[in-house]
Amino acid sequence: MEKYWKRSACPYDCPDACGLLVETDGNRIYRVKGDDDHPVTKGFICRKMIHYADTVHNEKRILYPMVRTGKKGSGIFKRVTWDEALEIIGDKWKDLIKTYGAESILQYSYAGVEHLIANQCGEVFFDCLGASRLERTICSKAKTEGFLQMYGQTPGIFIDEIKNSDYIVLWGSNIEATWIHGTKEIAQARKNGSRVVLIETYRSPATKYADDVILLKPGSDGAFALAVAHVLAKEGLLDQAFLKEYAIGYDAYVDSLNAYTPQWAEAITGVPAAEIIDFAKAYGSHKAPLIIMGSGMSRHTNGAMNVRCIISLPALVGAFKHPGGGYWGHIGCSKAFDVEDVFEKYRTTYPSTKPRVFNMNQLGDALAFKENPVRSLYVYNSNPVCIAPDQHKIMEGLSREDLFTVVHERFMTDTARYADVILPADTSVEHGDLVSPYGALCVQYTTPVIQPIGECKSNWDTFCLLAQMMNLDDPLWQMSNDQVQREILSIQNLWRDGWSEEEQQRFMDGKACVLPLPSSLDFQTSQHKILLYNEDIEYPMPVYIPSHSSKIVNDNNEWLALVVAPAVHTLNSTFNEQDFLVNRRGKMSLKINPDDANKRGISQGDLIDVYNDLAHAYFYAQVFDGVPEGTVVAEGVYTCEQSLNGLTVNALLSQRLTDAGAAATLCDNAVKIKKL
Ligand SMILES: Nc1nc2c(c(=O)[nH]1)N[C@H]1C(S)=C(S)[C@@H](COP(=O)(O)OP(=O)(O)OC[C@H]3O[C@@H](n4cnc5c(=O)[nH]c(N)nc54)[C@H](O)[C@@H]3O)O[C@H]1N2
Ligand SMILES: Nc1nc2c(c(=O)[nH]1)N[C@H]1C(S)=C(S)[C@@H](COP(=O)(O)OP(=O)(O)OC[C@H]3O[C@@H](n4cnc5c(=O)[nH]c(N)nc54)[C@H](O)[C@@H]3O)O[C@H]1N2
Ligand code: SF4
Ligand SMILES: [Mo]
Repeated sequence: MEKYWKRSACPYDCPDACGLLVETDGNRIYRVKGDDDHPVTKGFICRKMIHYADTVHNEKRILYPMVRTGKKGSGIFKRVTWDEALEIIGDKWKDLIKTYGAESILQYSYAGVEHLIANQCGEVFFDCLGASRLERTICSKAKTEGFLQMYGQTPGIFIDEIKNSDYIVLWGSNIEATWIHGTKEIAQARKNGSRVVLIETYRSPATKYADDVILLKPGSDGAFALAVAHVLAKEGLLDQAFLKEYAIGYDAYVDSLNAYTPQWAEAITGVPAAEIIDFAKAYGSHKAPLIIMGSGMSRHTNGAMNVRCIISLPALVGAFKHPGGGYWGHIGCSKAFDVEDVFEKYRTTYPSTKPRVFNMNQLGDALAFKENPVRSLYVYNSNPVCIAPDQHKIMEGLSREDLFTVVHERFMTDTARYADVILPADTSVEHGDLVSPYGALCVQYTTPVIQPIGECKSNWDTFCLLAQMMNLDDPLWQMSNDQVQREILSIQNLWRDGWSEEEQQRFMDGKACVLPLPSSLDFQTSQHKILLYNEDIEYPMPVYIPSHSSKIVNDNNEWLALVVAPAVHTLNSTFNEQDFLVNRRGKMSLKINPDDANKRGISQGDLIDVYNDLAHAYFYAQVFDGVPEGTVVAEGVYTCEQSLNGLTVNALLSQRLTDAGAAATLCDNAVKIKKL
């Protein structure tokens, strides 16, 4: 059959949601490349997605429904029909609802696919049922909260502006892995004379984009930023006129900075006072300094506060006045599509009482909860055994004989192995959706490239079938995916209404379109000003709060602060099906400073036991002088099968939550290490 190229978009949890051109004959996909006509992608995609055909047509894909015949966790299943699978689920759920109420059912989901309908439709389905709700906050909700408390929805700069920035700070972001389009723009800014500083816990792969690297103790960014603010004030580098016009509470905040001397911060951060002063002077003396905010510093018990301390800096120096100045890293364009309004319009079923809520970072506890226990778990768009904290406790919960687990998946993940019923999920080229990335205000509309493979079904189609089985007669569940897309697009929306007719047409043709950006000085808070003082919250001004692990590590040098970081070749637990990428990523290892390794008699490549009160997980030691003493780093999400003792780094992460946003504290744990 004849091959042709069709537009699509990357479905994964990555800031740019790249525009793709997919070569297809209508049945299979072949080559995949970046869309030249996408304002952010500009024809350039990562090495992971170039081989997307190996994911879509991978021989390990789950192609039909299955029921478990072996022990939970064994991965032994037999094939059944969709009708049989749906009947098993329907009978079980109806029985549970009758006997224990719908709250005995819990869904678990996150961002396996980021596209809007596929990502959101389960929420409304389980709400119709009255099931327990899930607080979906594993990723960067603490970072978002920090921003909301000071800047509201102010989206920061568009990627194209980076080239105008004269001083760039990469703060807790490994752009080599997580923001490749930023790397091109940063290279351009550097050519134009901009200096780039990386503020990290270790020399991450992003080091190659930086002129200077500042390494601090994990979770101490708040102290560092407050000391920088102190120096800015002391050196007369504050933009008083800007603060007067655009910030609320700057007098009180500037007064509070007195206490935060560089010497005070040196003791907390491990960064020499002179280095803090140099950084502050450089930051404050440039016109358009830009902070590119990752999420690393927010994944701590003091995460939201760390973020607030950092983002007060562009306000203090008036960075927003100049193109390229300010921040990047707080963008949400899902508001361009009123998905929830469509769900509301066409649903008729509501729960009789407000269902209870479980936090997704505490799944282990949720499955051990004694009062009206969770008796059925439905997992889609997520792989909790691999990605959530306290892995061992989750496995214990999933092993419960009285728990009925359904997993809707593309591959036999560590989570799917515990399922009673597995439903086969399709991939992003097998259905259409709406694309609203978190890295740029640039949205897209996609349609199917090929028909679903085997008996795979999209999240939407699966929930429609489950609704039928559960006798939900809302008109919503009679709609096709295509109808839902069209309904969403038919609603008038302030953002999309700003497009010209030509842009509207372009969007409907499947090409990505940039949403109209508000002026950089129109701060999206209720008073249209930056809230350096926010009277609505517990700490109205940024202050220093120590992180959890710092308290343990500082008291006893047997303990090391454990940081988890993204891997370049995989994305959370996805791409583990591509052998080429898994090989490039390498063995499950832990980066450790040479002195810390020596003290424990550990040499390069040794097998080590990494442990705390939660679990023991084995790693290969990667002795690396790019990690400061007292810190260890585990890059990437490995599968239990790839691990050395059946557990991965997530077994060492606690279920503790962040100070705001109820997010995971993935980077705020302490471990001990011994050679095996
Ligand atoms: N290749 C690849 N791409 C990805 C992902 C992936 O796993 N692989 N994950 C995707 C997802 S889900 C997300 S949310 C984004 C994440 O992307 P970003 O939000 O940009 O964040 P990361 O690159 O994860 O940043 C984490 C970095 O923060 C550092 N860090 C940890 N704690 C601290 C701290 O206390 N202070 C400072 N200064 N730094 C700290 C870590 O060492 C790590 O390098 O990327 C997405 N893209
Ligand atoms: N150690 C460690 N842990 C981490 C992180 C880390 O960097 N290190 N990162 C954290 C972060 S930032 C995040 S956001 C979370 C991510 O947590 P998740 O969102 O759970 O992570 P993914 O690995 O992206 O998993 C998604 C699963 O969804 C499946 N999937 C993909 N498309 C579809 C679909 O259309 N339908 C259905 N039903 N399933 C689909 C995929 O096959 C995959 O198994 O992990 C967190 N955990
Ligand atoms: S994983 Fe990220 S960089 Fe790669 S194609 Fe997808 S959106 Fe683009
Ligand atoms: Mo994430």
